Amino acid sequence: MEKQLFIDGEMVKGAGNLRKLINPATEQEIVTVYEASVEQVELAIQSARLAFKETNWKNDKEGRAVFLMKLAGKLENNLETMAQLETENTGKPIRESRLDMEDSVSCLRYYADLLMEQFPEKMEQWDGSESVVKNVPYGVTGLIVPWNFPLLLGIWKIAPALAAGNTVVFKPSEMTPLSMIKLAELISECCLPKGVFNLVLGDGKTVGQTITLSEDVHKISFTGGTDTGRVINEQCAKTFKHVSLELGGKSPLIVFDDVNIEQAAEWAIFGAFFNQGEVCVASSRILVHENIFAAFTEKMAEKTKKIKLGDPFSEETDMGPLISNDHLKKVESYVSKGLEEGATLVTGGERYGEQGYYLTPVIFTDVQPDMGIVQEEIFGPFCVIQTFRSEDEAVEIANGTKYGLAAGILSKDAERAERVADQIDSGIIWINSYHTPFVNAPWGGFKQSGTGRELGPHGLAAYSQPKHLNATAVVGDLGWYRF
Ligand code: TXE
Repeated sequence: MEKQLFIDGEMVKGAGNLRKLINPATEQEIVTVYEASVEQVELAIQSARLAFKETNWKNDKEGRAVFLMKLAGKLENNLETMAQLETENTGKPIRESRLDMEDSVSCLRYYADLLMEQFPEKMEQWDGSESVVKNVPYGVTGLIVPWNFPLLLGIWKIAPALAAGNTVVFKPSEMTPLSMIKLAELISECCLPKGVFNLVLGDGKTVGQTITLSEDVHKISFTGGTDTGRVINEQCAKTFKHVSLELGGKSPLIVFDDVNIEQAAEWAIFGAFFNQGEVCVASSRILVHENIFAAFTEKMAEKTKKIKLGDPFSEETDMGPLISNDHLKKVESYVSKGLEEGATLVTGGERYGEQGYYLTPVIFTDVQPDMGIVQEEIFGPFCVIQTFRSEDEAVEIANGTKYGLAAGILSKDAERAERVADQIDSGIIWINSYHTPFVNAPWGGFKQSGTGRELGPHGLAAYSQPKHLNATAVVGDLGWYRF
């Protein structure tokens, strides 16, 4: 399978860099990827520009909804193949890859339905004229995603961008393009006007920057690290592109002393370690009321030691390897850093198995608010447990980083939970649960966790801009003006 790019309606072979993809569980090569040359990226952008200008895509609301439904059906029919590709490429447990695929199907269907409910807003004005506000697409959108949820995060952007009538140039992470290549093959069977969707593969510096710097791309939606988001934001400012950024986090899970400790420890483990902790909203800081700190920590450590690492294709596996050797070393370096900073390593931080980039899940206690392991996004199976004595202190600690993506609150007292939630600076807060993205509700961050929102009606609005038409009835031959 050498034809891995999708440009101008065709699967084509990349003329750029050659990259060997590695299975992170076995460290064996999976396949060689032929990435796009800069010329091919420019071709993709021009194809998307012409498709926006010259086809009826932007006006054909029904056609767009039919396409999204068709793609959802194809994805559903290929769910197991797609899940297996995702697991081979990322190392995430197969059960979790299947969930990603199911969520992707739902997202496509959701935006197909939502699109059909959109109508221009009409207003009678004080001077007797009528205003109509239409939400119109931007044109060419550049969509760039990371490696932790390669297909799902892609669909979170592709579905609303296309629903709104834009055309797309999509770039997955250079480490995890496999599921997106398969999606492009499915799209190629859907009779989409050529140029409406383009897939280019490659790294950020060549392929990514060609998209973010292009004058013919009008909107960028990016998910990834905060440092990369900053660079992209600066690049986009040069041509005043509209930008949505879903960036890093250091999300707190606040555990009050009225909880069932057993259940709270389960939520904390799920929050911190789901998908190897390689999740933007991972609850990497667990804030526990001092009355239950000892019992909670003991319970969480006991359960953490039972997390089953291993073959991600096994149905029994809870946690797979990290995405790459470099990333494993980065996460490991934070174990050393935590120890140097004087924190206590309760469990984890060891390599696991003969092969694969596995790390046993890490819990630190005795941390100070200014420590690197408390402030920086580590993006692996790594969490710190902190204590608090009062609601106010919990809120202060929760808000004490530059991030503001997500938070969780565990308490039987619903009023208190909502009171605390109201004071936390983050875009998503789960009370007595964690992690679930709801396709119809916004997802995104405060502070340095990003700008803009994905999912729900906000996610659709991110891909269109309002256009105000004000019309006055013609009176006589010349019309009637107030100026
Ligand atoms: O992500 P990047 P990386 C965090 C996490 C991780 C760190 C680095 O802490 O350790 O970021 O991971 C493309 N113009 N997150 O390097 O750099 C790149 O090719 C255009 C958190 O993998 O953010 C890839 O497709 N594109 C995060 C995508 O950006 C550029 C998820 C993401 O890469 C570019 C992943 C450029 N100049 C990592 N530079 C989350 N919070 O969800 C890079 N890219």
